[in-house]
Amino acid sequence: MKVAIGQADALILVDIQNDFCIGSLAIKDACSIIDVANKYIHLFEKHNLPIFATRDWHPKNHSSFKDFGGIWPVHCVQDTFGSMFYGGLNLPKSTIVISKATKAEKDAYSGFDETGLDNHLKKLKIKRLFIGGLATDYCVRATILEALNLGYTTFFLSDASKAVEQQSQQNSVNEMLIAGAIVLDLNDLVEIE
Ligand code: VGL
Ligand code: ZN
Repeated sequence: MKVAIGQADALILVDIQNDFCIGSLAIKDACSIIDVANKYIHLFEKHNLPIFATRDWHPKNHSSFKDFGGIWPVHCVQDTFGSMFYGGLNLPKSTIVISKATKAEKDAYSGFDETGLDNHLKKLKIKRLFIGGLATDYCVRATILEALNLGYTTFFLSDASKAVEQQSQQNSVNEMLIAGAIVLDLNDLVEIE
């Protein structure tokens, strides 16, 4: 399928951070999405369309960490190397950074969870979201399901996303499809003048 990008569209790159690429929660083959993520960035930048980058932004005693009762190794601690966006990702200066799961007592997988993202998008009159990143089965999934609930036309960028568990990749994609997401890859995007 072909989709023309234009006004009212925004790119949302989810949690493309060192810990998910090369650090404590490194996702298999995560680095292989960087080139294509950069191509999406280039395309949206060229058309002056907004680019959002979410980041997992935990305090060092976050409740999702094993030592504090959670299921994950320590990851994406605020202001550490692990929480920085992956160096190879060419985020422009104009990127709008959305920090999530910032409170010790609460985890948040969705980029919309107490972040102001929805308001930001509404102010910019954005209607369609192109969402990819890490990880398909956690934060990308949650962000896409919430975007659909909020009424956005939502595209899942399959070639710019990787799952923590290979097995749950397909389940997550099916769930997103049933909820109304449209699966795309870079070849599906066409530019309008
Ligand atoms: C994520 C596990 C823990 C994600 C965040 O960004 O998908 N996964 N925290
Ligand atoms: Zn996390």
